[in-house]
Amino acid sequence: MEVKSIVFFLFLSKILRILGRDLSEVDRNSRAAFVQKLLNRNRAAEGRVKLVGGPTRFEGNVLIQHAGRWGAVCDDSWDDAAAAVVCAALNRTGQATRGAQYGETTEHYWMDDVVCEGNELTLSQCKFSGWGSSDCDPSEAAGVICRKETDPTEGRPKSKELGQPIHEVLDIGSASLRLVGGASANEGRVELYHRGVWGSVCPDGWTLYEAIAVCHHLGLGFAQQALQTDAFGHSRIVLSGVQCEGNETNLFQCRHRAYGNVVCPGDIGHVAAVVCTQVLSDLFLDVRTIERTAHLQDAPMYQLQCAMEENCLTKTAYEIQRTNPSWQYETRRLVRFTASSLNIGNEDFRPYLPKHLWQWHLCHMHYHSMEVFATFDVLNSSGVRVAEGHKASFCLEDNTCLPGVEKKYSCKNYGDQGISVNCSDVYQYNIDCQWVDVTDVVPGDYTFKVAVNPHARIPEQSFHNNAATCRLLLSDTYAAVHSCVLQRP
Ligand SMILES: *[C@@H]1O[C@H](CO)[C@@H](O)[C@H](O)[C@H]1NC(C)=O
Ligand SMILES: *[C@@H]1O[C@H](CO)[C@@H](O)[C@H](O)[C@H]1NC(C)=O
Ligand SMILES: *[C@@H]1O[C@H](CO)[C@@H](O)[C@H](O)[C@H]1NC(C)=O
Ligand SMILES: *[C@@H]1O[C@H](CO)[C@@H](O)[C@H](O)[C@H]1NC(C)=O
Ligand SMILES: [Ca+2]
Repeated sequence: MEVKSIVFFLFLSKILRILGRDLSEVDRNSRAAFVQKLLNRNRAAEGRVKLVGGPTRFEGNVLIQHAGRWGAVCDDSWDDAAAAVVCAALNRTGQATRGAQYGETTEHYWMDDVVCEGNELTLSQCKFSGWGSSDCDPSEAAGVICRKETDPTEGRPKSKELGQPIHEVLDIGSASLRLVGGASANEGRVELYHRGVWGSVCPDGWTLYEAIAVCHHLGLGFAQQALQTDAFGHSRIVLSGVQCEGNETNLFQCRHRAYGNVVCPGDIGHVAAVVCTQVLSDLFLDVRTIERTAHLQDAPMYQLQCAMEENCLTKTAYEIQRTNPSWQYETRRLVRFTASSLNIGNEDFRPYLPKHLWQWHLCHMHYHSMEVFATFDVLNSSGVRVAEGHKASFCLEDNTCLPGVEKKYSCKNYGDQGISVNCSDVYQYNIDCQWVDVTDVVPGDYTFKVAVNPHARIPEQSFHNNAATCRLLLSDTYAAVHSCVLQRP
């Protein structure tokens, strides 16, 4: 009996031990499965889109999920082809809305300059500026109206918290930088070395400005691309929230959010990468011409109908058009000026969009190859925009060239667009849309800003010669623009 019970006891304890081990293993396995499930869910949710602020779930501002977080989409370049991609997921046809039609967004922008062909399966397959690479205002949210095909009636980031310059947390004497995983020495993921470890950089918000600092730092010339990718492999990430001005000679001069054991917003295996080059275009905005040509003009609205179609007037003009039967005889007050940019680089400046995606603009009878080529703004002394930021899309061509240089690009006849080295693209003050609508601005002293390639969508050697910040003196009868300085957009 005793022996039996001892045997039974041993047997039982063995079973319990086995069970116990099994149980803890089950526990560990299920925990791993749970974490895997979470990660998978994160991955599955990547790129998901929802519509918010609209009356139904088929209409609203577009939010897209990336790295486990919802973010908005900016309306620059946003059109019906993009709306088609969003709405196709709901088996509907789409129409694009712009200007935060369903309310200003409270989310940061994940996407900007989205250009779709219309047949992409998801929005993130479209061309865009890179996750989190946007400087749009909350009022620029993109939206869609998704309709049943049968029923046409149905209806950088500015907020980035700035940290310290990287060199304040790294002992730069012992830190260094390299590119890894590229096919040549000019490209790869960005890695920095500190205290015996090489690590990568978070991809979000990684733009040409940061890439420029890397290429300068490594003596590799200029930045042709800033990539958020896993194409060059990845490694442990040690740096997040890098933000550069684009004139640094050393990446460690840039600001950052965190160094060390950092968590990027999400885990999809992408890291920051660059492609550097020795040949690149460089637009140089001519500030003297702006000062020399700026003047006031009152124009009757019947002369501005094409301009209205291209959104070259402020909101109140469209209200007048809706509510006033004789709106054609109302006038708008415009500050007109000539803008001219010379390509001082060593390569042609080519448009953001491939030719088959150019948009035909009937009114002005030319193709737009770049939705936002220039921005014009009037700010009051508190830095508030008082004349709606005007985004100008143009066709790019060689208007005048330095002696001995032949013109190559022309907008005529679906010609190739671009700006050759040592040629200027000139927008004369007397062409349509080459103005700021100041009808609603009271006389006074203002800041006047003009920028070309303002969102740095096309790589350039430098962006510190792309924007003019000037003083604008506006009286009842005249306007003067003076004291321009060249800056970064
Ligand atoms: C869209 O239509 C397809 C085929 O008709 C169907 O399989 C799918 O479930 C529909 N999707 C939605 C979101 O309604
Ligand atoms: C870089 O440009 C910024 C303005 O964008 C300026 O404040 C800063 O002094 C410049 N830095 C260098 C190193 O030139
Ligand atoms: C600038 O414009 C904003 C918004 O209209 C206004 O609140 C602010 O007082 C203005 N600042 C100045 C100095 O006029
Ligand atoms: C452009 O002009 C500069 C200065 O005049 C000159 O040094 C350079 O060789 C020119 N480049 C081309 C491609 O014409
Ligand atoms: Ca430039």
